[in-house]
Amino acid sequence: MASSSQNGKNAHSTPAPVGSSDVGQGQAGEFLTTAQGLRLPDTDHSLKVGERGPTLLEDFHLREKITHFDHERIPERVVHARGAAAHGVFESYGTGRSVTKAGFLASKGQQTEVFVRFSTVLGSRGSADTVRDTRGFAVKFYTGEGTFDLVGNNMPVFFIQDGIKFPDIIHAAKPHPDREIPQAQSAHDTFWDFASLHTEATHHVMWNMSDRGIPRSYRTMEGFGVHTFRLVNDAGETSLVKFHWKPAAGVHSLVWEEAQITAGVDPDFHRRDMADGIEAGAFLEYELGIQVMPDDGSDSFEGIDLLDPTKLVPEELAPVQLIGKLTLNRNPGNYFAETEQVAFHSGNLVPGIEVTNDPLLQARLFSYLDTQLTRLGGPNFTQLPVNRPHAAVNDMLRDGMHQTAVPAGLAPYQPNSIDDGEPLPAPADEGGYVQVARPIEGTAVRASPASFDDHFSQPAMFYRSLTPLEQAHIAEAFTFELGKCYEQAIKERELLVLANVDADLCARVAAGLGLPAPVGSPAADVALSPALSQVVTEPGPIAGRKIGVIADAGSDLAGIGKVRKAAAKLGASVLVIAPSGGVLGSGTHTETADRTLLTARSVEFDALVVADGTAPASDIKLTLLLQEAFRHCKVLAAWGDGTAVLEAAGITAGAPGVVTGDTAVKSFTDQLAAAVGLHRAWDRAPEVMASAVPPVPTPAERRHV
Ligand code: HDE
Repeated sequence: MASSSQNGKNAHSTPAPVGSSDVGQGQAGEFLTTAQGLRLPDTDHSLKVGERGPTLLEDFHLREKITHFDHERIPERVVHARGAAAHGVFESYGTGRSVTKAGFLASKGQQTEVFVRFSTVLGSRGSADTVRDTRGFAVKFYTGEGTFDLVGNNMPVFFIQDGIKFPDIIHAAKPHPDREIPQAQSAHDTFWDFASLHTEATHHVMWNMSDRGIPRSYRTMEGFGVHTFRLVNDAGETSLVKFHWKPAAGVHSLVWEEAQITAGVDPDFHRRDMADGIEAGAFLEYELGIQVMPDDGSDSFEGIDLLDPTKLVPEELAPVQLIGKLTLNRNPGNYFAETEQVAFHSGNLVPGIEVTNDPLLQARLFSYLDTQLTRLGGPNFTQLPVNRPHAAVNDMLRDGMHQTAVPAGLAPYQPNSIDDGEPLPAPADEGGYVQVARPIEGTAVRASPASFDDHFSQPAMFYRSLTPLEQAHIAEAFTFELGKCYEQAIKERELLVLANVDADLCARVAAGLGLPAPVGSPAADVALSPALSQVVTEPGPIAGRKIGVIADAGSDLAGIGKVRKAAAKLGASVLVIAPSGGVLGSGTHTETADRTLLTARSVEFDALVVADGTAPASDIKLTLLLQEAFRHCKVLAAWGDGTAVLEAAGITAGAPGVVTGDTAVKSFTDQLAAAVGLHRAWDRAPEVMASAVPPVPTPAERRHV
């Protein structure tokens, strides 16, 4: 399948962003012109004195072309610079009505256009998608009452409890200032220096070191609003709420080695996956959910301080109630105009959704508008098509850089009589945003409440709620990252932190680093939250998954057609991998090679299937392809004598996650789909994933801690 960037067709065929019709301005008419609309006969030669020059300064086309090019870039985002986005629609279930009067959530079936940008946090714009990092999950709802932005992450907690620490954590996590290395990762001294000294980061660090830090795709990520918000219903009653996005495709991740290889083989892995999926009609889907807690004045729930963004509320204590569905169904037409210029702001709110005193959220309310002024070159960025509200706008903001509106009227001030007193202030019953009255009193202090002091019990809850496999991944990730640090003192200090989370985790990382495990005081009894684990035991959907079929001219090509048909029904796609490019077979059944053994790498596929009749090649690349997928616990399959190809690579038919059948009939493709729906054959993990850390202790041994 050709991607849009390869065939370039989007420039003319895609509708304008957010429904406006003027985005293609400058691309009207069939002839090449200057920016002033002057038709040009030649854009390949500058105007010179004779063929051998010199060049004349009067060449206005040369000067305009080069000058514009010189200014093509805008400052990249200071964080979340690398991202990819999609348009879509949000449909309300109407179930949120009891807690919020927000129009886009209140009525069942109400549809709202959205623009969603996913991102990594640390890397520059050109960095790789699959690095270990938190992912941004920013949603812009173009509601009829004004734009609402839910600017969240794929993890429910954050590194810091107060926004004033944001520059510190980011300076520590970005590449070292002297040589600007390493790019897009936290496996370096300054990050762990900060993390080991600043223990409120521990919970978020645990999430980053877990499989959540290396998602399989955007479609398999959860999203979280992180902060507690205050919702207000029609009756003026308030609740405290945490927002969740639940992916229809389930929550799934890469394995670490795969993520590292992918960063080199296909740095665009996540953005390609999303764009290809949307183009193929396998849209990304998530349900919006809320955890609702009483707004009783305590700002806490079951002993959890709801203003502390390093704490989550376990779903077992406050179930996630689903209130609507998000579908991402349209790729942007132009990366720069939309994905790069979109401006999110956690202060873009609508009636019925308010903020709380979370000191991290409070600082964000300042930061987003501020950063856009530099990034987008002035105060009029809301006029850019992707940022333009769908609600009627009648502000009294005037002039400024890049003003593209032509405001009417003489009186952009209030009160006025000249424009009949308009625009009129809107009271609440006309949709005006009137904050719920909340008493505020106190003494100005630079201090946190004592309830912010517990930095370890929720990290312990997170670690102990996961399966042994997920725990092993966390231990490995810590061992990897600390193993990349040069300063011994930093490693030792982080082990002290881990000793206060969980003695077993600490012991394993210490063993991997070859250091003694310090003794801490980890919480003895934390209630577990099984909802935090992402390992599934029942097959989930496989929409958007990629299945590679290994074939050659002698393969059962009709069988490949059957596998493709079965996969397509479930929204998955099949790519044929052949020894060389071109068409396989002739007559009724032909297949075109999508990949060759030279261009294919296992990381691109969720499963590899060998077609009947395929000759076992003595090509090391084929062996690597199969063994690598096997090592990453992916599904391997073969029908007919395709099993011989697996066996030649040392993969036996009886191994976990290896599906075989005589022919490519339904029972075979059903088994294949079910195996892919389990995401990985984790039973294989102990055998194939060499671990730098000691074996996982039994639950009894863990309880002993
Ligand atoms: Fe952001 N953050 N942030 N952040 N953030 C930005 O805004 C900031 C925080 C998040 O796809 C910036 O337009 C401060 C938490 C996402 O365009 C900037 C603090 C969460 C995105 C900024 C935080 C986020 C950003 C950079 C601490 C999860 C990408 C460019 C008070 C709930 C949005 C920009 C996109 C982007 C500041 C903390 C999520 C500089 C000061 C917590 C998803 O304004």
